[in-house]
Amino acid sequence: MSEEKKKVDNRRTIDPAALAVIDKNTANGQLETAYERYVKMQPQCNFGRTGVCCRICLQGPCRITKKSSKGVCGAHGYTIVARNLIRTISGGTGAHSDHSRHMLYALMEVLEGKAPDYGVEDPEKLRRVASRLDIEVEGKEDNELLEAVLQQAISDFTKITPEPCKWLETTVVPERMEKFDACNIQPRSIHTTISETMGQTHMGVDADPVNLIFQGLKTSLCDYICMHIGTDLSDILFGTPKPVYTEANFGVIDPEMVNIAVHGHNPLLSEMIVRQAREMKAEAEAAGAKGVKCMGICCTGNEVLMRQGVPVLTNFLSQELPIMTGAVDLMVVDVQCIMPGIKALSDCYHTRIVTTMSHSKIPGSYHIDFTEEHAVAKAKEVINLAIEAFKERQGKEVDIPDIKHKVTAGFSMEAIEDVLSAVNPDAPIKVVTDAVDSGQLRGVVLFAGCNNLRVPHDGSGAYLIKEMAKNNVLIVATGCAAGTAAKLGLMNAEAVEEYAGEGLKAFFNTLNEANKDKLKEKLPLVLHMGSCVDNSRAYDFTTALARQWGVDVPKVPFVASAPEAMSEKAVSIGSWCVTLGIPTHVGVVPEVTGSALVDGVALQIAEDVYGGYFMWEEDPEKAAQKILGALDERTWKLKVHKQTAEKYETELSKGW
Ligand code: SF4
Ligand code: MSK
Repeated sequence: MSEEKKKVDNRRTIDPAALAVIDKNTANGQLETAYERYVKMQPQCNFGRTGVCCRICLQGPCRITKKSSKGVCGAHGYTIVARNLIRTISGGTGAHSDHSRHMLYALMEVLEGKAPDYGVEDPEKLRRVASRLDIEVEGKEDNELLEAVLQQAISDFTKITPEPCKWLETTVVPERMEKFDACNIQPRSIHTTISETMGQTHMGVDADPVNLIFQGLKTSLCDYICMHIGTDLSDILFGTPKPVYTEANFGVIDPEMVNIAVHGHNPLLSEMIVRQAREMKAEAEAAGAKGVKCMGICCTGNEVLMRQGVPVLTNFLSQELPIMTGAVDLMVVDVQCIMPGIKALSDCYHTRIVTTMSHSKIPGSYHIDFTEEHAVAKAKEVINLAIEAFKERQGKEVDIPDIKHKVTAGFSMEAIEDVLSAVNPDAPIKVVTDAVDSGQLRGVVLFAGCNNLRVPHDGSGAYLIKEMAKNNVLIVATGCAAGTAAKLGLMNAEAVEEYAGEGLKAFFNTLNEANKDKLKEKLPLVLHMGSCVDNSRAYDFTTALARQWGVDVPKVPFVASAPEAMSEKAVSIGSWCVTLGIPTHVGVVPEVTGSALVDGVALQIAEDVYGGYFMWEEDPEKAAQKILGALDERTWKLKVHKQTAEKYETELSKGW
């Protein structure tokens, strides 16, 4: 057994509910989950881990070693690393575009009258989005506006002409657009750019690592565009999130209910299942249950959490474990971050696994082909299958760790502005900039992204959230990082009392006092902004801060952190964060360290060009210091630039 193999055990989580299931599993002879497979997988390949393995043509794989410093074709390590990196960004962008394109299909069907179960849930959001896109809204019906918004989205997805994409142009500060023009990374459209990237990285095309990286950044801007489209269209169809109150972790499973876990990313099906579950209480009662209970995993979970207040079951890494409680009757999945391992595990229990998308299947699972045309009927079909499974469960042992925490979620940008407007109705965001200017807040940090077994599950995320809170940082969170906060009791008002520094407490006290007639409960320590695609909301926060201060984003004390980045989507999100001017901490070193040049561009050169930069740091204590350092540097610079502008009665400097 190798040294590394000896060091790694399967207790790689700090979530007590997950640990309870893992430990029981170990004691009982071990069914296999990701925690065990990770141990078996050690040691992992160092060529892959550092990005110096090329499989782009059939002469490969070519690996860069001391003996052979180039691939068979003569490609240097820096070319190989850069090509691999930007193909990863392209993969992430492809996944997000898949999600948003599905929303476009649904909208088309709504407009053609072929999706009778959907409609415009939030006409105000539709009007706001249309106005932002320079579409005339006066005197227009919802469907007319929807058609115009849809056409604009299709254009941003597909056009081959060079004018800027509207979703980019209208959501970032003008200085960012100038920067993209100057660096020649203005994307023509989402599909065009993904296609360009795949072409540019074909064997024997671009060997220039810097040129490749710039194309990667252009691709990442498309990731941002399709995420923003996804968020906007979801809000129009299902409503813009407002504060909701619920619970999180395995303790939300109720053995007397028909338990359905919704998992994946896309709200189109899960919204219907949640709505329909409320309608099918009688059917569940007829089977001996108290009703139907839905709970969420990963970002489908985030979608139904923020709009419907559906409890959080768990986040990405522990997705298999709820099955081992014996009390999950059905897990219905759509796309992305679904471990194929759930199927083999479910075979040991009564749990049904149901796939729903024609391009996302798991062999041996149930497949109910979801169509917008028959959304309610399909949702009923899924729930009936869960009721059948519930009947089969009767008389069998269940073991649910009794661990759950209160959660307050649903902080879209609109919801945050609504809370702030109780203090300053004319300029809500000024409440935050004033708090930073006065030193009450040290800045804002976004915790985003996944879980990754290369670092202990939830460990860095929880540590960093507590550390930021102690240091008076306002915290927002999305995706599975939000799941960490929810599961571990950091997404409620009690956590403010326990972990926030004096400045952050005072900031929340002012808001709570001003909103005491509006909010059912006090504000939580971590403001939940939604799923992966909703990192677009977090960037809207940055843009709002930049506009309020009258500066470009690189002067804004806003940092992004992905303590447990895992997916290709996390790489593309991190890349647009940097391109859009945000210092970005990544808690798992990505596969670029095989080229000092590519690594250096990410860590240093990026800042010179875009103002944003990466910080790889796996040690959470060091990461906290780096994040706080990045915030402080920006606050200090902002102050110096403002003082200089006031003293000499000049414009604020555009540089950073
Ligand atoms: Fe090897 Fe070059 Fe082919 Fe890559 S493109 S596999 S480096 S020969
Ligand atoms: S689900 S992309 S593990 S956040 Fe969005 Fe979680 Fe990351 Fe998947």
